[in-house]
Amino acid sequence: MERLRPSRCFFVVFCCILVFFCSLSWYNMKESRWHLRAMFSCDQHPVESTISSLIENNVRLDRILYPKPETLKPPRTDVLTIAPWLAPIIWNGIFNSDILNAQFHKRGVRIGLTTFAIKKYVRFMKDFLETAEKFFMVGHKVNYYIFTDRAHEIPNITIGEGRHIHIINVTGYQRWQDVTMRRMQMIRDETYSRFINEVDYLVCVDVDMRFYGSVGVEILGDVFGTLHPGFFGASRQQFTYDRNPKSVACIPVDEGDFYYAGGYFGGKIEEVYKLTNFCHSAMMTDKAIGIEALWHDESYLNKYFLYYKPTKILSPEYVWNNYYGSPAAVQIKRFVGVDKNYDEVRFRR
Ligand code: UD2
Repeated sequence: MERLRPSRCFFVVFCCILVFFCSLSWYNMKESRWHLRAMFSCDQHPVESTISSLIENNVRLDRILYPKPETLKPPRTDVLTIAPWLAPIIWNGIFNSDILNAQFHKRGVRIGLTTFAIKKYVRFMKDFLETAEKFFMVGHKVNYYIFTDRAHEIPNITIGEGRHIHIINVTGYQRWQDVTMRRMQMIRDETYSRFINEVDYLVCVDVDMRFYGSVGVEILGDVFGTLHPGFFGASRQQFTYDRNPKSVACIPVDEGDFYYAGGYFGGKIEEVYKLTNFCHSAMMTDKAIGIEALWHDESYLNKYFLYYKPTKILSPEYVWNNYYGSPAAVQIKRFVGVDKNYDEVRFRR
């Protein structure tokens, strides 16, 4: 066998050393890449990085301190606070306005309040607006939408910052029943031509009312109705639903959840569109065969809510009337009917 020459031997050793150093440096590079990747994925926690970027972008995350909710100590046990379809029923004591306001402020929510002041009902406007300025959605962006046939009689009220009054000119129907029922059509017609571009939620109420207590963002939800003050303790049989089987508004005695007030409903614009469109179409269907439901728009609203359940229900605190006295369950009367002479405001010129 031929013996390895010394020069060849040196070359083989040199190659082995070269291969060794090359693989060592490759391994180190790979390690450092792992480190690099690890630094980005773990060293800086993703939540912390989001928070620091939010702070850099001037988004404030203010701490809110409040008592912890107690799972075993519900704040109200004297009233129903949730419907069987899991819609909360809003009573005084079950919500914390600070938490809710913080949540809705972050979204910069815009709220529209619609009311109708047709013919003599324009007289209720001053009190309505002045008390709304004190109690309705204080600190939030509010648009008042006043449907009226007497724009020149709408009082000039000083309105807070971020709040605006919009007058919508309409013609008044002769019969008071038509005035109250046609509100559904008029609200519906403004939803897509106007409201959808200007506000996020609508609250639709009667005008012959005064605010006496805070009405805030706790009422807002996809679609809400309000328990009528005269029927929140009543049975199905006592509810004054329309019982005429020929009317679209008819609800048989073995159906129904609650009796909702015609003078207080609302929600997101698209939901208010669906509600008002249903009620107006149902009224027109009945009108075509000479029928008018017992309590006008209120009867059709109750039919709608039977089939399309509200996602939030307001207690009668939100639409009270003093002739129902002061039951213990109603701790605050937030929005109360003004005494009126029906005959005088509805009929006499
Ligand atoms: C109840 C309902 C109401 C409606 C009505 C149907 C409540 C608090 N009220 O109230 O919403 O369902 O029953 O019969 O749930 N209006 C005018 N000019 C008029 C007549 C009415 O602007 O000439 C407007 C005004 O905004 C008034 C609303 O329609 O607040 C309802 O009329 P109402 O207050 O006379 O009806 P009322 O008290 O029977």
